[in-house]
Amino acid sequence: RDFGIKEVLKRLSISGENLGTSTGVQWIEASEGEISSYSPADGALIGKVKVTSKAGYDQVMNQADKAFKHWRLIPAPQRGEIVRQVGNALRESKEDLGKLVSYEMGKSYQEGLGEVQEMIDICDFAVGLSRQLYGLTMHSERPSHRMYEQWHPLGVVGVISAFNFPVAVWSWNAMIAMVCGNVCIWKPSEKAPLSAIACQHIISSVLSANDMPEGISSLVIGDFKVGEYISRDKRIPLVSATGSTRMGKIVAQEVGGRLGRSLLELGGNNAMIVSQHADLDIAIRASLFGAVGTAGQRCTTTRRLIVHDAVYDEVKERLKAAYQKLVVGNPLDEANHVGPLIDKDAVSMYLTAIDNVKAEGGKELVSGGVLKGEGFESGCYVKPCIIEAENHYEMVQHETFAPILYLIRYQDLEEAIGIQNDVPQGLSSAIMTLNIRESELFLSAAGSDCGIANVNIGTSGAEIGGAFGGEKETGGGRESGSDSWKAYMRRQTNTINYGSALPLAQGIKFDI
Ligand code: UN1
Repeated sequence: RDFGIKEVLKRLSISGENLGTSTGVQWIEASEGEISSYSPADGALIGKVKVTSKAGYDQVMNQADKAFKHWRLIPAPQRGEIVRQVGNALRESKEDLGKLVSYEMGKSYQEGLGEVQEMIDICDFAVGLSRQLYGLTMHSERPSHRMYEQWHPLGVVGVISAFNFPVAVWSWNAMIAMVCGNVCIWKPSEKAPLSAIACQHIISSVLSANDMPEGISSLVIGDFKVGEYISRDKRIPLVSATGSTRMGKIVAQEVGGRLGRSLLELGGNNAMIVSQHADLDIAIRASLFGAVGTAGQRCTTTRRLIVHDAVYDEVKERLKAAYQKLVVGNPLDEANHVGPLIDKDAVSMYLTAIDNVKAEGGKELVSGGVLKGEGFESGCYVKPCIIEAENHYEMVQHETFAPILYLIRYQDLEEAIGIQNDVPQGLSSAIMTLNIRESELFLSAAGSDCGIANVNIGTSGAEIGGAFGGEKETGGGRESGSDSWKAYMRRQTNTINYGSALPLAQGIKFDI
C-alpha cells in the first residue's frame, strides 16, 4: 500500500528531482551535488534535491538583504495579514503535508497532522502578535522629557531546523520573525528536505499572491557546510538553531565569535518523577506516549522515569504490560503506534546505547532490538525498550534519540529532584503527584531546573502558546509563544526633550 503518497507528492509539487534553493517564489539552479531523501517507512527513494552552492547561497542572501529593506517598512499588522494567509494555505494542505512529514521522517500520520496543526496555530498566534509588539514607556528624571522604547526588526534571520520536527520548528521561528519585520533564510535538516520544499511552495504561493518581492522567506539545502554559510555570515544578526548539543556548540561559537545572536534549542534528557501520590493511570499513559511517541525522537521525549520506591514495582509491571501492546510499523497506517527511526545511523546509535548501558549495569526490562521481516524492510524499525538504570551511568547522562526509557528508583522527593536535575541538559520535566506540597516544591526555585516543568502531564507535547526551550546544554533559547518574539527584535530606548533647556542626567552641572 502506498497510502496515496504519489498523489500527495504531486499536490505538494514534489518531484523526483527538486531544486533546493529558493529566494522566495523563484527556484534557482545554483547547486553543488544532491541529497537523496529515502523514507524510513519503506526504504523507498522519495526524491532528490539539489544542494545549495556558495554562489547560490550568496544569491539568496543578496535577495534577502534587499527584501528586508522593503519588508521592514510594511506595517506589522499587514505583515500579520500575510502570515494569516500562510496559515490558511497550511489549513488547505494539512493532510498532504502531514502525510509527507510522516512518510519522509517516519512519525505517525496523527503526529504529522499534529505538527502541521502547530504550524497553523503559530500563524494565528503571530497574526495577533503583529498588533502587540509592545514596548514600555517610562518617566524621565528630567523635566519636559519623555522616554519610551521601541522594538525594531533585526534583519535577516537564519533558521536551522532538525529532522524530528521538519516543518513546525521552522514556522515557530519564521512566522514570529516575519511579523516582527525580519526576513528568513531556512536551512532544514538534510534528512527531511522534501517536507521543507513543500512548505516553500506553500509560502511562495502566498508571497506571490501578495506581490511581495523575492527574499522574504528563502530556502537553502545542505548539510553543516551550508549551515556554516549562515552561522559565519556577518549579515545575519540572529541564527536560530535546533538540533544536537554538538551542533549547537559549534553554531554558538561561530555566531558568538562575530558577536551575533543565537537562539538555541538543543538536546533534552527529560525526566518524569512518579510519586507515591500519583494517579498511576495518568502516569502510565503519559510516560508511554512520552517515551515512545515519535519513536523517542522528540527533544521533549521522556527518557528517564524516576519512580518512588512504594509504587516502583507496580509502575514497572504496568509499563511492561503496556509496552507489550505497542504496535510498531508503517507510520502511515493508523493501526500502528510507533514508526521507524529516521535512518540506519540512528538505529546503530540506539543499539550502541543499549549495549553500553547494559555494560554499565543496566537491566533490560523490556528488550530492544531491530525488527525484521515483512513491513520492516527499511531496517529502521526498532523495539521500544525499558532499562532499569542509575542516573550517573554515562549513557543515561546522554540524549539518545530513540525509544529507550530508563527506570530509576527514589526514596524521597528532594532526592528525586536532585536526580532529575543531575544531567547536562535542561529542557522538559514533569511530576506526577496529587500532593500540592510535592508539586509546588517541584515548581519552586529549588525544584526542576528545566525550561519546561509540568504537573500531571508528560514531558512532551508542549503547546505553542508558551515559550519553548531549556537551560544548560539545551542552549537557553526560547521560541514560539509568550514573549519569545523579543529574541527576533532589537530594543531601542528613545529619550525626547520637548522643553527649551538641556538638563543633564544624573544632575550633572556642565556650565560654560
Ligand atoms: C522538538 O522535539 O524538537 O513539545 C519539539 C513537543 C512539541 C515540540 C517538540 N510541541 O513535543
